[in-house]
Amino acid sequence: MMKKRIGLLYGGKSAEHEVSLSTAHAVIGALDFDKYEVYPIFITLDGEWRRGERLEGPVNTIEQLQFGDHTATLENNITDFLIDKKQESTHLLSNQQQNSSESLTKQSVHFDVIFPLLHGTNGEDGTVQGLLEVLNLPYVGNGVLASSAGMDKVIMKQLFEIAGLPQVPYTHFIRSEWVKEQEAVLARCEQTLQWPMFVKPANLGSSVGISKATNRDELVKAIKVALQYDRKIVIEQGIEAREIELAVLGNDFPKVSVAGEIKAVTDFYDYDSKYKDGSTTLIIPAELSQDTIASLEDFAKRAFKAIDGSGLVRADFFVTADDKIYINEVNTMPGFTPFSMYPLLWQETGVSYSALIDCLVELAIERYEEKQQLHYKRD
Ligand code: G1L
Repeated sequence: MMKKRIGLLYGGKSAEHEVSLSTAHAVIGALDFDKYEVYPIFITLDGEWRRGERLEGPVNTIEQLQFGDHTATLENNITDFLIDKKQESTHLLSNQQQNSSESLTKQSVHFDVIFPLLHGTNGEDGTVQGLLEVLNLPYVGNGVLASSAGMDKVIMKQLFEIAGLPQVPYTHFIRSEWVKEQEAVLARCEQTLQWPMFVKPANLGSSVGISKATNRDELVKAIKVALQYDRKIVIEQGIEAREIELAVLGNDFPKVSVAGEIKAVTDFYDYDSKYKDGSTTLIIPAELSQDTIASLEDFAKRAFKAIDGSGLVRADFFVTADDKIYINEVNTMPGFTPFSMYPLLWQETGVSYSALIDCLVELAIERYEEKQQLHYKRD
């Protein structure tokens, strides 16, 4: 069987640059080099695209994935960079690079699939996916619509509402509403929601800019903080609940994993405790009744469909002491190292990290091939 050529896209002009690098390192470590030819594509913190040589096997360090200037660098012709199929690509290299360009020339391959391990610039998601769509390249994970819907908490909540999924009460507004009618916004929060409230920028993946408010003063402060990160703000009613997550995998007939629980040491987890301190514990499988698990599985699949998911999502829930379930959000680009919730949930369900990656690659190709069958004009 022919080896599949995988382009691993990682790094990026983003706050998650480092996370992306370690994820790429872990994915490379899990790829079966008898099945795949692996081509690293590194985007620097400055947004510069650099293609590395074909990897012969797993790399030892993350540093090896951060190519310096000696590798093929492409100033602004991203299209050539990704789809250059047969053409010699030496013209892309400077004179100094020409000498060592033989192996680089050989990499002017077309990819069977791109594995995007990064967000678009400035957290606007779906942008990387849009690029890959335009280039007509198969890629792993969610498409443009699901990626961008999954990045906007308000849009996501509205889609969940239409799908009839239970959610905590919330309200939302944009900066200009706040500027013009601050009092009306505050009154709306107080009338529709109970304290405590959680104030969140609509568009950020991680917990940056999120704070808890237990009174009007704190609410005003929290809104001002959130407005530094986004023009669109969501206010949610806080609830006393456990945080339960399920992994969804598939395209039209998605499968769900066992449930996992995140136990936070702090009150609610802020950016530091979630990403740096490691002051959260994962409990897999979570201790839940069969009825609750059945509902969670149903809700997770419906949430996946509500955003038109493909490949994967991690579905995050709140479960109260009296077993009421609320969907919190879905994450279309969940943490993806072997120690992250999403892969661990599949591990516990009987799907290894390597098998999971194989599966995602198959799903990407399946979706691409189905799309190729579509007619784009009348015949
Ligand atoms: F390609 C997948 F599988 F869809 C995929 C893509 C990206 C899974 C997980 C991620 N996650 C990330 O890229 C990140 C959390 C490392 C940075 Cl956004």
